[in-house]
Amino acid sequence: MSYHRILTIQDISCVGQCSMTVALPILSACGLETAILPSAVLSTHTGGFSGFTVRDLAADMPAIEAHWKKEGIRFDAIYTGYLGSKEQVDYVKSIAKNCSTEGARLIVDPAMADNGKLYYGFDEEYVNAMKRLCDGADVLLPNVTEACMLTGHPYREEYDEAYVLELIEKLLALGAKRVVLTGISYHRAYNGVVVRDENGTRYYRHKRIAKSFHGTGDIYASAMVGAWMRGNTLFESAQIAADYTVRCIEKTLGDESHWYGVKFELAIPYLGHRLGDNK
Ligand code: PXL
Repeated sequence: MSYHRILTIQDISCVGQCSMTVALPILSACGLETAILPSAVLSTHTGGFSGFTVRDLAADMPAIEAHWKKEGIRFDAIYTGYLGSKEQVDYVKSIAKNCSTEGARLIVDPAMADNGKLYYGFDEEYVNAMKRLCDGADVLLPNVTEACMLTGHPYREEYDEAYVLELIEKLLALGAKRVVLTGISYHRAYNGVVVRDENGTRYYRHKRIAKSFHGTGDIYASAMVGAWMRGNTLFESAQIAADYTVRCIEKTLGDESHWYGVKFELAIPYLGHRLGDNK
């Protein structure tokens, strides 16, 4: 059985079920040795809470990289999410260059926007810095809003397949080798994901849940990366992650007090079942 070491670089939102607090348990549940590099520490995520604290950890990154280099520490994959500031892009690129095993995979989730809007605290300069991280990514994993911001493609809420295919071409032109584009819906009843890799372009659709929840992009990305690192194809991984994310949302629906995230822990047994024990 394969056993790989992955590094995930994203923030710690202490409360709110997103970024590192979902990535670490999900990647571990997928059977990966998971190392972390926190990009920032926030008291909560920025989506719906007010008055949160933010500490950017960019300044710690060069010394952490130097220590890992000295120890000869290497990762089989690096998966990046929400970075605290644009300065981090160069540090992250340097870590990916110096702390990767031969053939290691770089997965970039440009977590910075949703529903047509940038998250709190981000601006055009951050978007431009993120474009540089996309260049060379083995998999780029944006939602439609992020994809449009990265490429200058006009953002639309309703679109057809031609619009999505053009968007994917523009993402590949940034230098990404493969693209997994999330939140693609051609019909009100369905949501889905488009995967573009060496096997072509494929769409996986699943039922659409009308309510949107915070942190589901991070849950999706973590499960997809975990399934891929376990030896599934990218398309299989995209399907497993989509089905798992839908389960997480279903476990949360109906509890109005749980507005800030989803109860992803309750669906971890389902994820384990889907991954099986044979890869
Ligand atoms: O889920 C993306 C995310 C990650 N980290 C922080 C966020 C958000 C989305 O708003 O605020 C701090």
